[in-house]
Amino acid sequence: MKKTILFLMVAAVSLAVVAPLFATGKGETGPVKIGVFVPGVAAGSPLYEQLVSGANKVAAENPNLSIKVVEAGFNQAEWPEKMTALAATGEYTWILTSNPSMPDVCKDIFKAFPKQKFIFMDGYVAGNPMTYSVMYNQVEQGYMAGYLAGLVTKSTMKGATPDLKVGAIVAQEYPALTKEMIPGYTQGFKAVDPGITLDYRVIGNWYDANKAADLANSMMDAGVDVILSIAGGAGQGTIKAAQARGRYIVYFDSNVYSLAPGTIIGCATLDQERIVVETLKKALQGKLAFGKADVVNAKAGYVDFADKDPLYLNNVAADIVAKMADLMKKFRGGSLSLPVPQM
Ligand code: RBF
Repeated sequence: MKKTILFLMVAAVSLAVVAPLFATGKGETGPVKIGVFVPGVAAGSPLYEQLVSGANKVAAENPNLSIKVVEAGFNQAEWPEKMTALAATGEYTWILTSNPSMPDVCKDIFKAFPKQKFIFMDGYVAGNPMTYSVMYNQVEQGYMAGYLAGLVTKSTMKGATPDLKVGAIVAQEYPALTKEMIPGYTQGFKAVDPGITLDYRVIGNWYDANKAADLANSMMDAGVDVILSIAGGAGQGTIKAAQARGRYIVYFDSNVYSLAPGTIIGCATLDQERIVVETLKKALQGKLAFGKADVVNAKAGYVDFADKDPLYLNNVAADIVAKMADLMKKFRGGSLSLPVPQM
């Protein structure tokens, strides 16, 4: 009798300890490690900074969760090997990364490590049970930047030249840039005035700030007064050059007005930090839909324009602020939405 009671007690205690592990059959209850693969260098790259800060936020709230950040550097030829090394450890519940080229960079790795799960931010891959991805509507993001650039180049703001010329300095060309961002930007400034033209230059990498500054100076010599920068750390050169000559920058991805107040006059943002937090929370609860590819837009709030910052409101002409407010009301309310082309 005593033995039976003892047995029952032991069984009950074991069940109480073990049961939660199987309680729902899903969700993560043990220790979880996330490998955060930064394809480049986080500092100065707005979306990578948000990737890391989002992951760190979730880790701070979950004692079971640990994060390992791997910066893969600027040599893109090395990325597949570095990603392979990360997956080969078998240590990471999820590998989290960000940029539109990463699904392709990982395609052989999917075959070599079929148990590894990947979360791609700012990328698109559908129908693979090993992956979840989310991409942004960057036609809308480009349009916001372009509309502002168009209004500013036509304005009597101090740095505006008589020429109806806007610029874009980009690090490198890839489909999300050439099919979404630049067409969106162009649509935006053409909506202000179809006579506005674009001076478009490619640096060739994401780090050469001196080359970016040279390009910016030659554009400004030709009358360009507003430049869109999509160049990670190299964009510092574009900003400095514009600042020295009292011209303007429109920026992508994060609110960075404070880097150069009065020079950076518009930031078309992506809320990558928020979506990283939401995605990892879902993954921890076992609710992330692997196999799925989400696309998020301005109406959903992930693509936006930083128009509440005093460094925007105090440095941009009031009539331009008012016109941007009208535009953003339409985007946020969903009465204006722009289609994303097939990549
Ligand atoms: N963005 C950065 O800010 N820094 C980078 O080093 C960087 N490297 C990239 C490399 C490749 C191959 C691609 C396709 C994109 C890269 N991006 C980088 C761009 C980033 O993912 C995003 O497209 C832009 O920031 C615009 O939202």
